[in-house]
Amino acid sequence: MKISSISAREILDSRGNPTLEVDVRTTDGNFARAAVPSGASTGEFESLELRDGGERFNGKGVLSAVKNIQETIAPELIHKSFHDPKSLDDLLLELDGTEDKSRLGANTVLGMSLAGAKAMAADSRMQLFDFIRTVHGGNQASVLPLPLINVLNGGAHAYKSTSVQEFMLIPHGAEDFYSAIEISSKVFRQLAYNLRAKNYSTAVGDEGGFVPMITSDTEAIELLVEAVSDAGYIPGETISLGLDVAASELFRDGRYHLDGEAYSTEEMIDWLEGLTDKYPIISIEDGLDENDWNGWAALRSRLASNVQLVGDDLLVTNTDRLSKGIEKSAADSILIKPNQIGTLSETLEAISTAQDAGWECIVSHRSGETNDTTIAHLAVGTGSSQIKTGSLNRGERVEKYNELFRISEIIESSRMANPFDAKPESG
Ligand code: 2PG
Ligand code: MG
Repeated sequence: MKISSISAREILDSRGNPTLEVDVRTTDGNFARAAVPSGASTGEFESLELRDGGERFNGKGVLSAVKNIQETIAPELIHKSFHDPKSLDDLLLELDGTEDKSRLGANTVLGMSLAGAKAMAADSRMQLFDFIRTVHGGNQASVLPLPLINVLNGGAHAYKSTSVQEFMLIPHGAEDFYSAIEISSKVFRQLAYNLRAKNYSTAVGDEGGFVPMITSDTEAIELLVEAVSDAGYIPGETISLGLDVAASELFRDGRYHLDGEAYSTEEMIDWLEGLTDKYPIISIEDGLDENDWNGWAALRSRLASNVQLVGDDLLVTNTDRLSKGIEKSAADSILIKPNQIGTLSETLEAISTAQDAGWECIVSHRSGETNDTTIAHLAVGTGSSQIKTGSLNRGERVEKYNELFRISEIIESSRMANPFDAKPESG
């Protein structure tokens, strides 16, 4: 692939904040575009997201990222040939020259990395998921990821809400991807109905889940269990639940502050274990703080046999932190967010490392999104078992599910990964 032109611009994300969009044209006449998402509950160890500061857009402008593409990156890339994403990404890493992409910005680097990879796929006459699969070294048959569907929003994604950030439906008992979406949609509608019957608001948060203005985490879980049964499914069989506690957001002065309590690590583990004993919760993301490595290992030894433990802020799609996590047996799954690290190649490296260790990969959106659907392709192309891309409403969330429908048509299969029912029974 030889690049003939690169352009970049500031667009708005789903929260109305500026973000970067990059266009690439190739000498073969192909065109590719990528847009960069942005988090709210960002991990301390994520690569740096470059923002302009100052008064414009409350400091959140990305004109400096646009300038970095135009003045620093484009002159180095135009008229050069790239055979794979790694060759392009290595050049970007060299131009940035820092550990955390603080010179050019991880958003700048990611926009270029993804637009470049899409241009390579286009020049190879391949769908992006297929191109990623080739690069990732897989020749496995394509499987669609099991969706983790965030239907109640709290924490940093919703005002006046629960301490826990995300309450998710996990339709692992569905027979395929289409049915997983259909039954979850039925539960989502049932949830809306039940909330209205209780006089709660059905306004939605950043990821499209409802924000009924309740503050009790257990009440939120009970609302979901009730909606699953009222919709005609058995909680824990067809649909189970997942949480993203985003505990780093709750951790201050050595304690976890939630539901009016201040828990030690030990008490937090007890609280989480109590929830999994009482409710059909099969996945917990960021149950503890991003620096609480020993707590994570203790949590895993307490819960691992029947609950997936997912590192997001803990691992930040960073292969070094992931390797430490694997060595310490701190979790068994990793959330994969390309903008936490900055390039497609580094993202693929983290996925390979996790898969080689037998960990699950959950490809994820950010709370600030665009209509870019790269993560749908990334999930399928890498054979990741799960995708987390929000609720079954808000255009930027459903666009990822819609892209998976389109991919399903191309691969002529709607077979869905099911890491849960393959796991040993608890006990
Ligand atoms: C998370 C994400 C996505 P944010 O914590 O997992 O749901 O949130 O993008 O705000 O970091
Ligand atoms: Mg998270």
